Order: sequence, then structure tokens, then C-alpha cells
Amino acid sequence: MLSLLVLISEEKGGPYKASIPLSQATNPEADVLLAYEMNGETLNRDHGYPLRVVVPGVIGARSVKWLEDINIIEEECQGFFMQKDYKMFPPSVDWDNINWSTRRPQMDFPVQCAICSLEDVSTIKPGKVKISGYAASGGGRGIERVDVSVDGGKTWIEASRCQKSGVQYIADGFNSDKWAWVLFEVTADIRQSTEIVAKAIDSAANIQPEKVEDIWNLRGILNTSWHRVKVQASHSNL
Ligand SMILES: Nc1nc2c(c(=O)[nH]1)N[C@H]1C(S)=C(S)[C@@H](COP(=O)(O)O)O[C@H]1N2
Ligand SMILES: [Mo]
Repeated sequence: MLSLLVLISEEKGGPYKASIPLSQATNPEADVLLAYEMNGETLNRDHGYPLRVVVPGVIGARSVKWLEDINIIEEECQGFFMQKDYKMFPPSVDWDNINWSTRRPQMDFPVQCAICSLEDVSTIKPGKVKISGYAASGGGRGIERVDVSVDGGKTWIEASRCQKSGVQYIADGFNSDKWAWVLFEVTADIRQSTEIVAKAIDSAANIQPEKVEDIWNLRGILNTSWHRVKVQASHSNL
């Protein structure tokens, strides 16, 4: 295990810590970085200046910011956010019977997407409406496809990618988008008030669950159910 930690006391019981397997940290394909700049500019303080870890494809909690120390340790690190927070429990577990040590810390994140061009609830003029957003999946599983529905999930249209040139369509493991947010876009004809829905599918054919009820968990993490946005058609001339 490679432990990554900050010495400043940020949490109950000590510094913010995380660990990842040494094999991941040293695997060139895993692209684990120590970042001191982003897009050619010095990393800002909120994002971890002067130095932060970036563990691509893994939940943000393992990408320690304001990094001060790196150690090679035998066992998984015992920090609060590794052992007592970001873990997924089955629906039968509640705060009275929880036993944190029965689960592993969450590492890879599941496939997910969000519509960013519209808010819930948006007012639209009936006609062509642009629906765009991002999709991402964990563990280096690129995005295969994003489906969009403008009738609450009854029928679907495939969105297209709108990444800047140079990014290929299919996640083949070689191109640059296996860790990245994939930007999607679709234009649909919407005549009346409806619910717009988006769901993404990753390169392993994982699909987002339909409803949050299906993935309910005590800690409330990883709610990756279909993203829904209600739109209200306005027939006025304003
Ligand atoms: N030192 C330190 N690093 C940290 C955290 C923290 O509280 N302290 N939060 C983690 C969590 S839970 C997330 S989601 C990401 C958020 O990174 P961002 O602010 O760059 O989006 O930082 C991670 N790294
Ligand atoms: Mo987080």
C-alpha cells in the first residue's frame, strides 16, 4: 500500500489520509499523478496547492490535497475517510447495526452523467432544445454511449460527443479519454412540458440505475441514478 497524507489536522483523530495499492501507484497505465499545476497554471489552493495526488478513475476522497507525506505501508491506511466514511453498505445496514470493518473503502467510481445545459425546472420555448452535459466512469472504463430521453425515459436518443478535436469516439484504452469527462450533446424537438433524462453506458456495458431507491445505502454515497431535469414549455411570446 502507498499511503498518502497531509499532516495538518483536518479531521477527528488526525490528518487527512488515504492509501492506494502500491501496484496501482507504480503502474504507468494507472496514470497516478502528483500534480503541482493544472492546464499550465499553478494549482490553486482549493485544489491542493502546492501538491496533490490525482488517482484517476477513483473517488475524489483518495486524491489527497496539500500533500505532505508519502509512505509505503503494509496494510490499508486507517484514516477516518478510508475506514469510517466512504464505504457502500447493503440496504439492510442502518446506524444501529453498522460494522464499518465489514466493508472495503470505495475506490473506483461507477458510471455516471449529468445534464448541465438545463436546470430542474427550466422554462423552454417549444422547439429545438439543446441538451448537453458530461459523463464519466471509474477504473479507466471509458464512456461508450450516452442516451437521452425527452419523454421521461420511455424512448431514447443517442447523444453525440462534443469533445474538442483529437479525442476519439470509442474508449479503446489508448486514447486520452479513458479517465476524462466525456462531453455529450443532443438537440431535440420539445413541444410540451416534460422530463428530460440522461443515462450513460461505459466500456464494460455498465448502465446507470434508473432510480435512487435501487441503490439506497446508509451513507448516501454513489447516487448515480439517471439524471432527470423537468422542463416547462412556455407558449407565451416573451
Ligand atoms: N487534504 C485533503 N485532501 C482531500 C480532502 C480533504 O478534506 N483534505 N477531501 C477529498 C475529497 S472527499 C474530495 S471529493 C476531493 C475534492 O477535490 P477538489 O476540491 O479538487 O474537487 O479532495 C479530496 N482530498
Ligand atoms: Mo468527496
